[in-house]
Amino acid sequence: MSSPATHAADELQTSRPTIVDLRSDTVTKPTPEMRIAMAEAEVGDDVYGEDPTINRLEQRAAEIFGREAAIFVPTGTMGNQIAIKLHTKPGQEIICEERGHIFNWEMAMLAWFSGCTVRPIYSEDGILTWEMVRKQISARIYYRQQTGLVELENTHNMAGGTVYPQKIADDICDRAHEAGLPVHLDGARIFNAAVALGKPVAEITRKFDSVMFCLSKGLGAPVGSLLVGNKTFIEQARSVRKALGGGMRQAGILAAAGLIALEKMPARLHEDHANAKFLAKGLAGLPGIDIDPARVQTNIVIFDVSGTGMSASEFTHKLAEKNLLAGTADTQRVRFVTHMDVNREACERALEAVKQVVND
Ligand code: TLP
Repeated sequence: MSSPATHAADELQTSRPTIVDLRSDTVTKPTPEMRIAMAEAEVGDDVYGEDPTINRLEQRAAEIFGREAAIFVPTGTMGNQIAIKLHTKPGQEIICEERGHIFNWEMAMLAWFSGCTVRPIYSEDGILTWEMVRKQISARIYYRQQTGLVELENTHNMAGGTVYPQKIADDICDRAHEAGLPVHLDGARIFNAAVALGKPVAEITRKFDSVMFCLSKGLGAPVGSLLVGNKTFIEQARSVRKALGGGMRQAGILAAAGLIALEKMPARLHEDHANAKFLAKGLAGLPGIDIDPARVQTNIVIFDVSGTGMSASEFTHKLAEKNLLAGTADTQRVRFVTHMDVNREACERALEAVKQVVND
């Protein structure tokens, strides 16, 4: 029998308006299966390499990506920053797309922790080509700061979840290697890219020197990312992770949810992509909103609201009043991200909320 306190909580729950949260795919809650696995997880001290569940997750990640080794890290940011630290020397430049996550959202850690600067390249759809990269590699002259790393993001978050055509990514990797440069992939949403391309993650990432991917985004785990690469690189990554305070001890509790995310959740990502397309098509017909639904490839929908006379943040405040949570990509553009906790019906309600805001 439930206690009066549970009753009160239930009532509060039912009287609360249902909120549709499209701010990010990071907002998902662990599934019941994940919670059970977490409760039952076998654990040990991972700093001593003794957490069997983390060891299993790292092994599976390495297998799935066709690599020698993998390391579990608390966040995508830490995974990227470990890779940057290992690939570069202080005083070097990193070539990446101008809206890249490592450049804009990682607290300038590439400068702070690794002593590097960024040589950004703007590309409307976020996709770089070798021609663009080549022009930005510094000449090998002793009095010029040197390029240390090329970094790509797939899918590209702030360009709207865009996907690297395989040939373009392969070409950048091959040519960068010929030029003596390593290439790191921020593959926070690489499983979304794999679904969009209809190819396994191992195939689309095989030419990169290192790959970071997140369990805590579309795959629905509460916490965690992995960095994959060769054995020596991952051994060195363990020391850098420890230096950053990422030695997490009995974190097998998290890895247990991560294993379910890794094994089972990629199979449902196509639903998020279909919902994103559905949202994009619905938005395209609304006054003051500018979006080309044909450009929505995965689970991120970015649209320009300047035609409504509102800034992106004013627009998202209005949406919040209608119980729809959204993010901004810049001052003019709003970002919706679909995920496993928003179904088609929730997307229909989201469109209804947007309609009301533009019609008000
Ligand atoms: N992205 C978050 C925000 O930080 C913008 C989001 O809501 O999309 N790489 C990419 C491409 C990302 O999108 C993110 C998170 C990360 C790295 C960092 O992952 P975490 O949040 O685990 O540090």
